[in-house]
Amino acid sequence: MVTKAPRRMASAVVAASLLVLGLAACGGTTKDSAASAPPAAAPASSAPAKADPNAPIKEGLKIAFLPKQINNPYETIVDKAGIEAAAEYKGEAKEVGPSDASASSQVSYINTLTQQGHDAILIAANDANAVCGPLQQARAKGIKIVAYDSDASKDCRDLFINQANSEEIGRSQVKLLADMIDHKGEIAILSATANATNQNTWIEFMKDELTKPEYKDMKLVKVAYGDDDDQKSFQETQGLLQAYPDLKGIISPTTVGISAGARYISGSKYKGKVVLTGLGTPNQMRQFVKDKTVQKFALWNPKDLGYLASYAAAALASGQITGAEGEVLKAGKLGERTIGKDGEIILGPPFTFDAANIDQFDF
Ligand code: RAM
Repeated sequence: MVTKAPRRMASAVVAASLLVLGLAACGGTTKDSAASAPPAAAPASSAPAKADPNAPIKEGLKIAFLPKQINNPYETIVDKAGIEAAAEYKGEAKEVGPSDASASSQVSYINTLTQQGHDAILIAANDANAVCGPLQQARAKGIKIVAYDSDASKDCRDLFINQANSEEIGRSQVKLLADMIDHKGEIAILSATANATNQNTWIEFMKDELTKPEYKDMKLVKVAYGDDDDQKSFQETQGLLQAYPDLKGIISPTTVGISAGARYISGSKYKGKVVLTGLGTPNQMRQFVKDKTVQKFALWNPKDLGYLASYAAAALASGQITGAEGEVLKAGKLGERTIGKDGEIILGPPFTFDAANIDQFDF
């Protein structure tokens, strides 16, 4: 989907995601978020069993963002927007987190935030299960848990704020690359960490998309992991290109991976020969689009993701919503979103950036 202006992008995103959620809300069972927590999880005073859509957002809510890693520019944009949103509803928000995105790196942070008595913890999970025990302990103290960007196991959180429909992200990444390589040749994926829930979900949909007849002449030869570390992602790109001399394209569905990969390719003999696409931020990718290393890549608005997640945490902590399917989240300037199956709220469809539109975006 390509629109001409950022403002139009925002309204298209809202309209499309409302459509997606409208369809998703038609079936399935009702999620009872309290049911998965230990018995001590629901002190009557802090965890109302029923949502009160008219409850005001409580003032002074203490909210913490726990990203995959603090030195990932994408996560910084998301969390900063979420912290700014908290100022709108008179909450106190902060960001804390590890400097690497390994599976267990977030555990000690969850424990500390729990001890500090936050009202809600927002987490971009590095591993769906490694964070589960500590998150359950937080919930047992009445703390609301919102996963965003990368989901935790659904039994350990109240909501997952998904940037876009996971299936749509995965399939559209393959289509984007296929169109640029005439549906032919060897391809590779440069991912983030091997445990990241979001990356792995998207890669499963990419693999499934590749089984369709229109991709019969494309072959996925390798999934490499740059661990969302800039230098490792740079080296993994180099390694892929050396190991597979016939490689025609790389999908890197991580902002860290695609920008490091583009930096490598832009200074190599592969520039103009190997197509790189994936998920990137316009500000990190601009120079590589301008120097023609990259033609097209995709993303959503990370600021909107942080904003939406922040409002979701506040609404949960204020009893406006409980996380059950069909409830409606009032998300400030983004309007309303309906909670879908398994406590998922979707921001909107991914957007494709290219040389013609990239200068309209600043994030
Ligand atoms: C990286 C991270 C993040 C992902 C984005 C697209 O910053 O891996 O989890 O959502 O890329």
